[in-house]
Amino acid sequence: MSIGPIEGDNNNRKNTWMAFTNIDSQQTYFKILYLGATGAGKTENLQAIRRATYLHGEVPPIVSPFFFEFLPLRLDPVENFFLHVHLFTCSPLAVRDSTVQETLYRGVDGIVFIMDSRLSAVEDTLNIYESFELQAPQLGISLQEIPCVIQYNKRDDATALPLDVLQKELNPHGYPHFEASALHHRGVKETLTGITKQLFLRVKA
Ligand SMILES: Nc1nc2c(ncn2[C@@H]2O[C@H](COP(=O)(O)OP(=O)(O)O)[C@@H](O)[C@H]2O)c(=O)[nH]1
Ligand SMILES: [Mg+2]
Repeated sequence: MSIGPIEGDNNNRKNTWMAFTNIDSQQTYFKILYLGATGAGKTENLQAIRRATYLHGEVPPIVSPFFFEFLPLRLDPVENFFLHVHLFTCSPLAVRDSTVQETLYRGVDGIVFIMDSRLSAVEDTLNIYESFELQAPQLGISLQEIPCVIQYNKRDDATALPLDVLQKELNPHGYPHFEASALHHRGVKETLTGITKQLFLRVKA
């Protein structure tokens, strides 16, 4: 199997979709950003993931400075490759400090957009994503190139909009999407697996 072109020093990472892979030791590292409006369910996703059974080895606590969270994980090996997944969460509009932005966005391999399914959240979600689309190129992120998935969270809520309405309003680019209720741990694993699979396929290509 041929695994993607970047080997060696982590400083060589491009700020696009290309994951860091060490072929000799068969380790692949993915940096995945969970982006979403405040209250969409990013922390709930991470908490559900921490309690999950599909992780490999010990799971550290979530590191949570003021504007973002960080959770480094090991997933079960795929095709003999050890998958290290570094999850970050942030609400794009909340992070204004350029040093924090640099830390968060540098070397990002994939993005999970966490979207609150409720009618009351749609306007906030649109604002967040429209401003992130504008901001992304300045952060070195090409939304045309980088793998992205959407998670429609809070599907359990009585005011959650139907899926076809959300798709029409919030997914003009046709990103893969997952329905979830992070509070009840539903759809969380599927979302993480969905983005990780896309990244692994790219590394293999
Ligand atoms: N009903 C419901 N509430 C949720 C769900 N996911 C998150 N929440 C709640 O929504 C609030 C905000 O979630 P949180 O994960 O802190 O949002 P964050 O700001 O994106 O990190 C919390 O009270 C969560 O318990 C869900 O799937 N269903
Ligand atoms: Mg949070």
